[in-house]
Amino acid sequence: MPQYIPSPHDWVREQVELYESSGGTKGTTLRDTGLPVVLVTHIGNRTGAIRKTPLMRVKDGNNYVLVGSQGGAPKDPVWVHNLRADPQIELRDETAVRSMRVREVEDEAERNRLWELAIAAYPPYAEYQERTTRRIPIFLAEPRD
Ligand code: F42
Repeated sequence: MPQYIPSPHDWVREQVELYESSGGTKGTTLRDTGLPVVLVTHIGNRTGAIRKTPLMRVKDGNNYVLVGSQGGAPKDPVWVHNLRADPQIELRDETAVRSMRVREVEDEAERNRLWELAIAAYPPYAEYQERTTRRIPIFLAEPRD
């Protein structure tokens, strides 16, 4: 069983702990926005360790859209590299936990459609894209079972 290495950011690590220890009944929204968050468990591409990353919940039917915005920072978040290297994840949406597989969305039309869903779920994503010259990566997570 690989080791779990928590996020170095206190607020992220604490949200992961509360979300999981409550069985998905607490800590499930982004701070004071009240908007829902999912928890993505994945594997570090260098350490091989378990990593847990909260992301905004963007649904597309039974699938989830994962947006590598990191507040419009100049570089992709590290978890993006982890998902590219190993697309198997576990996704917790409140009390429901599913094994899923992600794929990065490259097709322009599909990306545009999913980007609209992302902005509808969390409007600041649009501002984050304007803040950076990188194209914010988008993954689609689909159920494995
Ligand atoms: N981030 C987003 O990008 N999008 C969102 O929608 C989003 C929503 C959100 C909601 C709630 C919340 O609490 C946080 C939210 N975040 C969102 C922030 C998100 O959870 C991440 O903290 C953020 O995206 C930064 O991700 P990161 O993977 O860059 O994390 C950094 C801080 C981190 O943990 N770095 C580790 C470190 O030690 O510096 C490394 C983690 C790692 O995976 N290491 C790899 C390994 O092998 O283990 C090495 C990989 C490599 O290539 O170097």
